[in-house]
Amino acid sequence: MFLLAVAVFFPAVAYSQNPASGGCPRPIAGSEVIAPAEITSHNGVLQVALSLRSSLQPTGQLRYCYVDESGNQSPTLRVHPGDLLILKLKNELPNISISTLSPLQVRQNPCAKFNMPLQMQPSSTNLHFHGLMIPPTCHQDDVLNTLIQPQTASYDYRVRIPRSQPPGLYWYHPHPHGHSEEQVLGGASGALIVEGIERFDSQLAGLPERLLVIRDQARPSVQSEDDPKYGTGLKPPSKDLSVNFIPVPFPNYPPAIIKTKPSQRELWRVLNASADTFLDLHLLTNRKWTLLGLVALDGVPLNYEQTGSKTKNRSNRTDNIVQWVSDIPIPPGGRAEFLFDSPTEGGQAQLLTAGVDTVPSAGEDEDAFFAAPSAKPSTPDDDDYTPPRWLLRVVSALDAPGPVSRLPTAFSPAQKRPIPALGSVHPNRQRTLYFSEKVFDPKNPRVSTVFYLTEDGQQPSPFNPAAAPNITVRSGEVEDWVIENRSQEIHTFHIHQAHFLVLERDGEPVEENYLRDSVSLPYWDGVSPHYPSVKLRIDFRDPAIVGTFPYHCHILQHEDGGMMGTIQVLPRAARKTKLLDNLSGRTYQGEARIPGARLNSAPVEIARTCAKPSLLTVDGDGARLARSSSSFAPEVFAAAGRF
Ligand SMILES: [Cu+2]
Repeated sequence: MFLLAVAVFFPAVAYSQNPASGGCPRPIAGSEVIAPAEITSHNGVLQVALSLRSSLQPTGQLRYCYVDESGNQSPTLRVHPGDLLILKLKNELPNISISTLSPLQVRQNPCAKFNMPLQMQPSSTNLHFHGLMIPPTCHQDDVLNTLIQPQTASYDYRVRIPRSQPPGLYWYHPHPHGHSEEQVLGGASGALIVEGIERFDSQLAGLPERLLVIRDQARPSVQSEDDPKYGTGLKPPSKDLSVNFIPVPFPNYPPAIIKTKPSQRELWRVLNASADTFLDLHLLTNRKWTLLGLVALDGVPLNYEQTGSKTKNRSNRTDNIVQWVSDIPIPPGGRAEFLFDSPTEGGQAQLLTAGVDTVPSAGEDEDAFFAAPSAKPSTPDDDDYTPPRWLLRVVSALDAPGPVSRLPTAFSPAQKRPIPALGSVHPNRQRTLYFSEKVFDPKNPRVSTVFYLTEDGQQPSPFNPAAAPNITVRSGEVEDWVIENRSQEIHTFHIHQAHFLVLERDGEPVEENYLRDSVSLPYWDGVSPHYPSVKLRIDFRDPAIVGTFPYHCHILQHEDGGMMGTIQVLPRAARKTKLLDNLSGRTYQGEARIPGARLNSAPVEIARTCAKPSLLTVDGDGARLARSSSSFAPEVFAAAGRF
């Protein structure tokens, strides 16, 4: 491990650009951390209008930002399960076309079936609600066909947060294939919190909470790498990092500052909104390594899968969610929520990220790395070099400001999930997919590497928006996917619209009984007979998730470079409509009528069916069950005379 010298100073919050100027102003390095503005739902509805803007800095970086009507950048959206989110997105990016299409050929209908890759302009955009279990359809969470062109009318997203959405930290970001990296790297991202995490562990109730959005950003093109203040002695990172937009730049990595009350337990919600950069969070408290109390990953409480069996008696703390860990790796796109115990008065803590090996040549031995920086010219360029660096310095003081928000103290414990735990379900089938890369020009790997994510047995090809889905499953199914990394570079598997369990790593079972939406695979060393692998159990049982959506590497440079495929979830197989008259014992199939059946009371209580109420009608002559539609499979159990 490493230590960095840190100067003690508290610059006032200052912006490197006037917020009124209409660009994407950002705080200066070393500022005190400020929580993003929060927009909460009212009466079950959260309405927000965001504009996506960009501005070019004198240092050569292109910034992107979501700005709300009050001028806040990247507001945090706070919703409850069941809420309706209405987000109006205006694309205010400059209309720069790289294609030869005329303006008329660039489609104006954001939901049109997408057939022409050239229509994806650098200034096209869309939104992905990362981790939400919402349908992959236009105006909800479709990134394959939705393209909002610059300077067109606002586009409405209308999203119903599922009642079964696990409570925790999610996020929104653009996902236009080929241009996702640039927009996210520029800062286009924001957090979305689904309320209710305290329902999964009573010890979370009432805790102060702190949201930290870590982003990466292009390094200034004009900065000299032989800066006399050369901090760590390590070579420059491929990207700088920021904390709630406060940059922590090479070479000295001045940490962002948090002032907090002494000896206070807080819930920290950390989003790695980096386009390409991995985090591996460590905490030093008064110069000693300190454990972090992990409570949720990727928005899902760690005990979500076991919920119900341990929540009957809250007083005995058997609902303990917390896993105390020495570090928390977070891939690009991942989230971690953990307990942080602030130092005693006058004490300090430092949050830092350790170095992450992204390719074999950037091994643990930094000397060897510097001695032979291009030892493997045939492997991809290490353009994700990720050295260790500071992120935050926490100072405890009695006069520190109170938290922006606290978790509720009153809550109802989480209810048992109505479906079997994913780990207990027998999978319908197993597949193998693999990450691979091809370098077409070994002398210029950075611009000639094509990235693939392929089902074993298929021909590797980079993502093609016009191609048919690569994989087809049926709603209601569960699949085991073995993901292999056959490339000499780290990758992060992410699938939209679904969560998964990690069952095995490198063929060995792992005890990870929690759900994720992203998982990292280390690089292949080029010689081992077995590729690094994970075995995932992926859940396609959610009846709302029908349609086509992507799975991809969440290093967005790789995704833009082709490392993405699509999966189509077909509607549930139509089962025969069944109506059981449990007075006569007779079963009716298909369209049926039970003479004489009537209801004792209104409104109709159909507690034991999964039929749409409209399929079951009751009148003076009895009950009638309509034939089910192909996309819906009712199974109705009813008693004549007393449903
Ligand atoms: Cu990748």
